[in-house]
Amino acid sequence: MKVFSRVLVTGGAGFIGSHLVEALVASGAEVTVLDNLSTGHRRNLDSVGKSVTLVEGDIRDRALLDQLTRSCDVVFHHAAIVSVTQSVSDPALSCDVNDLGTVRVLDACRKNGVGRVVMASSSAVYGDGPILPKTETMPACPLSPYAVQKLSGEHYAAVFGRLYGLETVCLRYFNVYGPRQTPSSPYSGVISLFVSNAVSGRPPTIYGDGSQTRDFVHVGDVVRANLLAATQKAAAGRVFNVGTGVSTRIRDLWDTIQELSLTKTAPVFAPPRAGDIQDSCSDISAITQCLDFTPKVTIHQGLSDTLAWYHHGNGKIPGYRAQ
Ligand code: UD2
Repeated sequence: MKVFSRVLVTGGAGFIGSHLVEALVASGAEVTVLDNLSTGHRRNLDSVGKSVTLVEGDIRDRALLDQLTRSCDVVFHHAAIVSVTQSVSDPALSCDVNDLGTVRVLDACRKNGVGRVVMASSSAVYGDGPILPKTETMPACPLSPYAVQKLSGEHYAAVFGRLYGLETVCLRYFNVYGPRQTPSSPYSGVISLFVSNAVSGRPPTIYGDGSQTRDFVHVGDVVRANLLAATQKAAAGRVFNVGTGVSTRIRDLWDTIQELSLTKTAPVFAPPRAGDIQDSCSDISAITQCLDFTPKVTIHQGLSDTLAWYHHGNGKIPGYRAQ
């Protein structure tokens, strides 16, 4: 069944965006991707080939956005500088892309009468408060320029709804993992780093004692959350957590990866990473009640799937560096 006619995915050549693009193409949508390929890659769209129009460009380019959002049903906004570290070292640049870029996307959508905008936000907006699980009604406490920018994107989305009637949905992603997430820096997702370590037989680094926990959500579940957010009437104007509601200890994560990859390597322990939070876990009752979303991929299944991707030679892709 064709659900959408025309959609635009900003950041569609990235890790999460490219999985979303695949699902949209499979649903019969006409998909355009806007990506400046700063962290995204053409190869992420190999599986969809010519069924997608990839426009290499920037979300700050007003004229380009105006052209690409014309006659779109839905815009999925995933383009961003996603590195917290980079936002700390160059807050002005990440503000330019994440804040101004988001406002320009929203503005083009309102001018062109786009039906709905689904925006990628982050659990980073919660900061490191001790209360768990995190619910959307808790006060936000951003601790990095990146988190401030994600929160301000949510506020802009709400204001565009109130002022101009633009329908938006913001999704606060917890720790997303899966195929195509590359361990290109020590700040890449811990699962991408650990899986590449296991595949290459190198010891991983565990910061602190490994007792810290995270809510790891598989990219396939994140894609389903996006599709529900785009199609369910009740989602309009809302902000939802996207996680699993289950948290995993970092030390246990390494043990599970070893079990699944039939390897045995002792980790190297290093001092806790500056600014790390101890625990994170989502409350997903809002998205479950409103959109009937339940995560389907268990951490075991998701890790197997991610390991399989690395085993199939994907560790050799450009930009990949085993830690
Ligand atoms: C996640 C997001 C980040 C921001 C932040 C908000 C990812 C990749 N990053 O950071 O963008 O939203 O949440 O709180 O989703 N670790 C190790 N060894 C390693 C790498 C990591 O022990 O080689 C630990 C690390 O110290 C941390 C945990 O694993 O306790 C998760 O680290 P991460 O960088 O994958 O994600 P996180 O939660 O710091």
